[in-house]
Amino acid sequence: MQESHHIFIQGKWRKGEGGIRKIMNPSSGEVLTEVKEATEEQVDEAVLAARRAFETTNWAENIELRVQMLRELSDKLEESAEEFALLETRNTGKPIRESRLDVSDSITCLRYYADLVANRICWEKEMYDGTISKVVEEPIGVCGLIVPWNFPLLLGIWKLAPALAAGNTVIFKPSEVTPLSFLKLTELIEKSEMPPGVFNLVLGEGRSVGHSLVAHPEVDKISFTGGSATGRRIYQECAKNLKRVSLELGGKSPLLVFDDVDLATAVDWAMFGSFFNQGQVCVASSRILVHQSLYDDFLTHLSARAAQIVIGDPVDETTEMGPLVSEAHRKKVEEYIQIGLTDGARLLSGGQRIPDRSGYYLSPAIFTDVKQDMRIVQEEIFGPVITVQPFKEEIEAIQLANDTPFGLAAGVLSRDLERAERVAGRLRAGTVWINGYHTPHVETPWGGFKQSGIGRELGPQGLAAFTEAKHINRNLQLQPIGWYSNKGVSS
Ligand code: TXE
Repeated sequence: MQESHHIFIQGKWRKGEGGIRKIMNPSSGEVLTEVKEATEEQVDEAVLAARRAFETTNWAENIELRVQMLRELSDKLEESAEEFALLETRNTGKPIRESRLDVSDSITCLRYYADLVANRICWEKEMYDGTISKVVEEPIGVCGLIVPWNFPLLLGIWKLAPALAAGNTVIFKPSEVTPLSFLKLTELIEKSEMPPGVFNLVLGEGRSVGHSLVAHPEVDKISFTGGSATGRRIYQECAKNLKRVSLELGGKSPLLVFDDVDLATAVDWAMFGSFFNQGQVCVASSRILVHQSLYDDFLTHLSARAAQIVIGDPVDETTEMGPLVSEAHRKKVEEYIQIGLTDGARLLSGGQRIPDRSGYYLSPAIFTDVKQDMRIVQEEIFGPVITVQPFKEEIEAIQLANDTPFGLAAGVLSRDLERAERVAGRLRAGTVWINGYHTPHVETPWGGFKQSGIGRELGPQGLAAFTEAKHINRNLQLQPIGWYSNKGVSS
């Protein structure tokens, strides 16, 4: 990549002709670098390049080439894993240990989809009328992939790997706040044998560059991860020409702590579920529901553990919590803390800036004495802010857990596995972890019930989201079947 060339179209780096954006280091508030973003005309060029590649290259037909490209990309990513992890940490502020996990999960995801398409079996069967039916999965076409800033590389790969594996061509738009890891990944793609135009990268804001991509008539599918308000807007725009759309949106996920757990272990899971990546995770366990017999002890232990959390420079190996991603986002989270206080909730601990740090730090905030209809219980805050509520009966826990507009994930902590399974079955959420939290498994679907989104990523469902099913039916006889047979035009 040449200096100041940050747009990748038709296999070539181009100078962005839009505005200049400063890319920040959230742990210091300093500028890391500047990028030149795309114009709407450049989005159009990128879409047309993807369309041309889809229609004029053998990408859509050549599974072997796609498998090879995905495997090569995963190998190259592995070779520079530490470099990617460091870049991700510098740009997002997430602790380096977490960035390493993101990189290794990205490698796994690329390999998973390479293997999945390499071993895909075509469904073929003789039907009741003697004809043969074949069902094939074809690529949708040109796909716009739009990702947020909390897991810039990993969430990008969750879309890119299945989209390419299925034979689509893509235009990728990272968050304007965190473009660095995908700029670097594009350098790896540039050096590969991928046909020009299959992968294109545009940088820029959502309302200009993002919107142009979503509204473009030559884009067949949008796969989006981000906030619910943006997701709704994108859904409406896609409806105009019935564009295919997948939305992975917000959450307000509950963690249910039953009375038979080991207290220290339960507190550890709550800490991990709530404060991993500073709580900027769509599935973060932002509502902890605790059986009343444990409630007071749980709160004492939780606030003590939260006070000990190691907040610091995310590059430091011992750091457990880094800064929030941006000053604007920290302000939004602080506004929610104020809303909680104004609505009458009790801030048990945290929610403070860190005096001797210049980055966008905020200590983990724990709210108690909340009511179910409070905004801090109902709305996604997307930061290190949680509510803790007591419950008496299992049914009450389930009702509280399900009582938000979201349904992305949930956790159940209990030694009684029969109960845990029963409760998991009644939770309206796309993922339920029993005696665990957070781990995504590449083979299993990821996505939400209710207003947490439409469709699923990962697993075979993640591949299906980038394909159209086609049924081809063969009549071996070449004869008309049914009541038209033998009634043809007389010779
Ligand atoms: O997200 P946006 P923001 C939630 C979280 C957060 C809130 C807002 O609650 O506080 O969303 O965050 C692009 N057309 N999540 O403003 O706007 C944008 O450029 C096309 C949950 O950062 O959703 C970026 O690339 N694209 C979430 C991406 O969408 C548009 C992760 C996400 O931005 C666009 C992040 C438009 N009109 C935030 N507007 C999760 N589910 O993990 C914006 N974009």
